Amino acid sequence: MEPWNDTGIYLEKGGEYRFEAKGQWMDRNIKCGPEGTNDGKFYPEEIFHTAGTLWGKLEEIIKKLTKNDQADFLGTRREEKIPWFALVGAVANGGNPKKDGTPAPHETFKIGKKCRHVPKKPGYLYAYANDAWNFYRNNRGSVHLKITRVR
Ligand SMILES: [Ca+2]
Repeated sequence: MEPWNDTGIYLEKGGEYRFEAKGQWMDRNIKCGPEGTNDGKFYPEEIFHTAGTLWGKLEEIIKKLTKNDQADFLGTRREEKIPWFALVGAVANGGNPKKDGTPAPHETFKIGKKCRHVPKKPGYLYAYANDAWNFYRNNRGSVHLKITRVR
């Protein structure tokens, strides 16, 4: 399981797409589906995630204080507003870096089990589990993503 999975699918601007994901994957020894681990069940291993979540809140505050969108602490999930290990879609449409050289963020959205999404700008779709950067080595399993253009 990679931090970026290239779907090879190009999403057009203004197109509406339906995403449906099935399967099971594991973060270390926490099993979950593409919806991630906010299912209300508690596993002892989630303590690590919970610690990461608190750390993530601090990260959000630092981002606000420093106005640095790229602040990413070790052990925090990549998308703070999306559950741990949920399937995330990223449209590679960030474009040119900002004037100070920081890369422009791509359009990311939660896919989970299913969603609909209209890209704001066109781009190739990448997908990944919402894990912490550098913590992909202990992941297993796979989910199958089906994408249908609705209009
Ligand atoms: Ca992991």
